[in-house]
Amino acid sequence: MASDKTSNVRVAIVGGGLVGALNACFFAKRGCQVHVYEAREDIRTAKVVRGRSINLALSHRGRQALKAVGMEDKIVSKGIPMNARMIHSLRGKKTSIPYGKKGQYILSVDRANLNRELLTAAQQYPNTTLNFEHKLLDCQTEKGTMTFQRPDGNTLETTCDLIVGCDGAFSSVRKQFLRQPRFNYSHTYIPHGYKELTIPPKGNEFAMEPNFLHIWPRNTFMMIALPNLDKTFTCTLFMPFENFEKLTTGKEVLEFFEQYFPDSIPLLGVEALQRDFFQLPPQTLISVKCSPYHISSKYILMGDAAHAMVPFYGQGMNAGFEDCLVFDELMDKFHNDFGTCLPEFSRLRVPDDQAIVDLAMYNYVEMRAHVNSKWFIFRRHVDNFLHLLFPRTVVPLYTMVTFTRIRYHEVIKRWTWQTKVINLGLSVTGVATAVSGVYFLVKYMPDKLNAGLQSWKTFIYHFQKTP
Ligand code: FAD
Ligand code: EGU
Repeated sequence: MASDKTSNVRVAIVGGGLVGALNACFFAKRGCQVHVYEAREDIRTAKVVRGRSINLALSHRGRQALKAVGMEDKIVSKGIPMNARMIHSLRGKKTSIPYGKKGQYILSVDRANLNRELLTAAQQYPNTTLNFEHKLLDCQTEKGTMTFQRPDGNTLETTCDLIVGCDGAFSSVRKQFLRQPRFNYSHTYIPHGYKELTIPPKGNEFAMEPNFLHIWPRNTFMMIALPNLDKTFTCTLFMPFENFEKLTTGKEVLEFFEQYFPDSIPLLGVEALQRDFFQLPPQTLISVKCSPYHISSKYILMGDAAHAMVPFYGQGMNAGFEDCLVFDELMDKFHNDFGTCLPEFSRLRVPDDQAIVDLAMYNYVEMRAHVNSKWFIFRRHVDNFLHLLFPRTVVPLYTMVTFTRIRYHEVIKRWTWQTKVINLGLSVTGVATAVSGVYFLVKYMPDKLNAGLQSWKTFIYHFQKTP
């Protein structure tokens, strides 16, 4: 029912991760009665915080969403700007390539801190309650009820006007969607896994240049490092599981690093490397696509629950945050009418989220196929050069993804179009060069042309003769 009054609208948010906590702020700000249910304990009081990826790259889309709930400055002040990538070659040569002009940088943010700040911000609204150690077991989509496992062993059955699934890549809310007729779903595990390692500070300082995204591109293997406020770096090594399986001893790990990432060994430290490498098994990477994102006017999926992606664009959280912002914009536009907002969200957002899922997978395929440090540097220079020549027509793909809010599906359209124009330009230039070359020969060096033609004839003659 369309209404500007929201104070008696009950919204359940399943999952108090990054997207769930941000969404709680959005719905609370709107005046709804917000109930967050999170399976794990409160990370603000938990002794051990375990989970994947310690830090993340925050860019424009994510920042715009944070700004809408008044959280941008707070998060940005605790982020470390990365103005450029630093490419590490096999020989240890370092090359920096800026992301763009001065204001175009991404931020390295601490996942746990971001999650804590968002939960605290949500909790500051009197109309929000946070329920930790409440794991969603089941929801009955016909009745609109949810069943939670509580810490005391009992279950809680409850209902709400809107149920927002922000429960991550292995979403329990999404499981119920699978029973709906005409619900599309697919997922893919890539052959690569990842492992996180830490570069400690050197003396009291960062062991490498802090304001960079450090990259060691080695085709099949790749390592990335992002800076942390405590002057450490978190390195993420991406490698096929079959290669991880071959490394069973500290000696083999050291030899592997000597072969592929020699400059990182003194930074990581031999002992720490050999120990930490075996702390955890390599983590999996999953890509998820589904549609639609809603059921009736009651259930909606956002974040990884709707579109988990491989991390090769640094966009998973950013896209999830943009989901919240887009939904909020729809709530304004349609006066809080869930009956209109939910289908409209699916209509708008499915093509965009699927586009970034595809782009991330595309970049994974490209990186592992032929991206070493030389190729990475070369490609970025070609992009930058073309952008300099045609600043309005040719905008690098990563720029549109990272520094604008151009809809992701538009980004793919523009990029396909640009690539066609560039290729056309190249072939026109090629033909023009060939034509002018022949013209030049005919006009000024007819004898050379004749000799050239003669040698071709001879070549073809011999070629045909050989059995
Ligand atoms: P999650 O963060 O997974 O949160 C889901 C929450 O739901 C969790 O707290 C979980 O405990 C809870 N939950 C799960 N099941 C239930 C249940 N049944 N009941 C109740 N609660 C439940 N993104 C970027 O933008 N930039 C990056 O640089 C970047 N780097 C990445 C690097 C790696 C190695 C990986 C793996 C991902 C990276 N991402 C990055 C992606 C980013 O981590 C995710 O997109 C983001 O965490 C999604 O947030 P979410 O809230 O949707 O899901
Ligand atoms: C992977 C893991 C460099 C954090 C993609 C760039 C990433 C991040 C790139 C991780 C790369 C790759 C881009 C950003 C970002 C680059 C990007 C990837 C952050 C095309 C914590 N990627 N990532 N592209 O351009 O647009 O620098 O774990 F190596 S930030 Cl794979 Cl901009």
